[in-house]
Order: sequence, then C-alpha cells, then structure tokens
Amino acid sequence: MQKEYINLKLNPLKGGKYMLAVFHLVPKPGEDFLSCASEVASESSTGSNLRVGTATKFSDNLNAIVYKIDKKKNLVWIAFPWKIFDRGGNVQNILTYVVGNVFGMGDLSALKALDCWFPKEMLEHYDGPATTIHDLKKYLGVKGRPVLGTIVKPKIGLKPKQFADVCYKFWKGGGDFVKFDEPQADQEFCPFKEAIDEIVKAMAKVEKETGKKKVMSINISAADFMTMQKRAEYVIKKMKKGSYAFLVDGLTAGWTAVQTARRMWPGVFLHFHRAGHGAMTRPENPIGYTVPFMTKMGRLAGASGMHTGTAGIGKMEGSAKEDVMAAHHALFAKSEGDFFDQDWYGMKPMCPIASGGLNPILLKPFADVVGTTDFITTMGGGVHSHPGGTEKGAMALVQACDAWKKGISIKEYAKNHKELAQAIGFYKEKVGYSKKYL
Ligand code: CAP
Ligand code: MG
Repeated sequence: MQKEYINLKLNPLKGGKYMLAVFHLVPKPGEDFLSCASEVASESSTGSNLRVGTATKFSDNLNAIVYKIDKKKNLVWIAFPWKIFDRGGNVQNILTYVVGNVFGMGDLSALKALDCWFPKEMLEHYDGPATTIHDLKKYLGVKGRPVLGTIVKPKIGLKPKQFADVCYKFWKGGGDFVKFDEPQADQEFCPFKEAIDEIVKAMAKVEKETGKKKVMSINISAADFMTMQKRAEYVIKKMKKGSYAFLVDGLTAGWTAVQTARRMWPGVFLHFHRAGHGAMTRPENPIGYTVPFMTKMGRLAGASGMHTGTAGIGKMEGSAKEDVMAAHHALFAKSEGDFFDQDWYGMKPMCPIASGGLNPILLKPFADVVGTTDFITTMGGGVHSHPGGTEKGAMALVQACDAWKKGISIKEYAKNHKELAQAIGFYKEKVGYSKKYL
C-alpha cells in the first residue's frame, strides 16, 4: 500500500489542480483493492513500486491521488495534478501517464479508464479543434442534415484514375465527402501525387456538372513528419482551400501526428481515424479505455472530426451507449458522462464520424439515436456494393437522407425512388442487421 497516493478526503475540484479519471480495476487474486489502486496512482504519476529516497516534498505534491473507491463495483477515482503533464498542450503525454505503464502492472487482472474530466484551468492549455463541421458544412452548402460520405473501396488496390473515378461517381450521385481508406497512402501502384492529380480532375468535372462543391479527406499519415508535411503541402498546392480534409490515423500514426497536423494546418478539417482502437475500447476488453475517454482526448488534441462508432447499428463491436456519449462529448459545449459531466469552456466542437458497415437503410436509425445532424457518415461497402454501382449507391444514400429529413419512411420514399428501392432490397438480404430497421 502506497499511502502517499491515497486521500479519500481530498476535494478533487480544489483550485482546478486536478484532471480526474475513473477506472474499472480488478486486482489479481490475493491482492488488496485499495493497495492496487494506490500502485496505479503511483505508477501513473511520480512513483514506482517502492518509495524512493530521492522523492522531495515538492515531488510528493505532484502525486496522483486515489480520492474515491467503490470496491463493490471495482471502481477507483484518481486525481492527477495536471501540472505533471508536458506543457504546451501535449495530449500524448497525458496518455503516457494515465493509460501507459499502468496497463502492464502485474498485480492487476483488469484496468480500464472509463471516463475523465478536465478543469477549466487545464483546458485552456490545449488546442481543441480549429476547423469544424460548421466550416465543412458551410463550404459544402449542407444544412439541416449530416454530411454524406463514402470511403474509396476496395480498401486498397485501385490505380490513380480508377481511384478518382470512384470519387467522381460518388460525388456525381450526390455524395458530399469521400475519404481515403485508412491504409491508402503512397503505394507503388497508386502514387500519392498521381492520385491527387486525378482527384483534382474528377472533382473539377463533377463540380462543373453538378454545381455542387465536394470534399476529399486525404490520408497524410506517413513514416515521418517530413513526409506527412510533403504530402500535405502537395495537396495544398494542387487543391482549392476547403475542398480537402487531412486524414490522420490517430492511433497508428500517433497523437503527435494528430497535433502536428492540427498546428501546421489549422485551416484544414482534421479527420481523426482511429484504426486500432478496438484493442483498447472493445467492451469485453478488461484492459484499455473506453470510446468516451478516447474521444475526449481527440477533442483536446484538436481533431475536427473523429470516428466515434455507429452506436451498435453497424458492423463494428461496441457499446451503443458509449458511442452516443462519445458523440456528445465530441460535439456539445457541455456533455454528460457516466461519471463526469464536462463543461468544455468554449472549446470548439469535434464532429462524430459514423462509419463501419453502414448502408442507406441505417442512416435514419443512426441519426435518430445520435440526436444531431452535425456528423459525417461514411459508407463504403454500403454504397459501392449497390446493384447499380457507386453512383446509384450514392443516390440511394441521398434519397435515404431526403426521406429522413421529410419524415417519410424509406420504404414509402422508395416507392418513387428506384435507387433507394434497390438498396433496400439488396441490403436487407446481404446485411442481416439492416432488416430490423425496416
Ligand atoms: C468502413 C471503414 C472504416 C471503419 C472504421 C472500414 O468501411 O472504412 O475504416 O468504419 O471503423 O475500413 O471498415 P465500410 P470506426 O463502410 O465498408 O464498413 O469508424 O469504428 O473507427
Ligand atoms: Mg476504413
């Protein structure tokens, strides 16, 4: 038991000194709950497994403190003096402490960060989003509905012209937003610059034909920041401001890549793809963190939009409740959590991105459950597998959105919208979980 990391009488809100976090903690058999909690607080702040003779009164004052426990529910609340975090708004450093070494501790069989809370005094030091969904919608001329997007599929393997042609067809069918799939980067068979050059042509053609602006979310994740910068600068040189977003694979490229993009190109919509998050967030994982916890960090880091899941409606495993809560933590000025309500004190909103096994049948169910139209949805398989192809798939998505806006059921609306009718017929057979929403 490291008593210097426990104070069950602490006022955690005292003077805005602490970032708070709550964990689900299960000690290994034979280990004491409070003792394990104190070890977590120690390891995630100033300590180690032993009291060191080099500690000072000043360093002790930076200890993370266990301030509340609920042994029955295996919950522990820890207050982190946020001055221990790297100055200059570094989110990567917070995670290194709070969800770093502690996941490896031998006396635990479960440790999951469920939620966190930031005092105003701390929030002021973090970037938060610069460009937002409101800027994106203004550019696209989208009002009162979500941004309708797709992902180029197959996930990888198209040549530049083929790649751009998929974009063209989706945009021609009425879609707003196309994203690179998360691993699409600069592959030998689809060189980044050639892909951009073809996208520029496709976008110009479809904007001329439709009179509508379109956006491309371009993956700039790379092996190093110099290459990330080169890719970003090529896009900036070749494409109209507003017509592109930068996608960063926030977990595999890393939080520093996210914040580098946020700080180098604040005027560009920053798309945080969270590939790999399942290792931490799946509800059945005993060790990791939740989607709401991760999403709050994404807003702190300044992403404009972040994948927050499909609230149990799509293909990915996840807690519907967590996904909706995460979407609200991303968007709202004040958001309610299971353990903490967060006032964001004016930090700009980050928009939820709903993706993963969605198709036009599922747009309304998701929109209804998330309770806002300020989100982007990206449907890959659910558009490009449409019997009529990509353009008809886009039309079906647009028609499903029109139906939702008009308050008409998609089955009713499909009676005089054949692309939607085809989509319903196809996806209710091919995507079993869609059926229950018809
Ligand atoms: C979706 C997707 C997205 C995942 C990300 C994919 O494609 O492009 O990367 O949705 O998951 O590669 O699976 P489909 P999440 O529309 O074809 O499913 O949003 O949960 O992070
Ligand atoms: Mg993908």
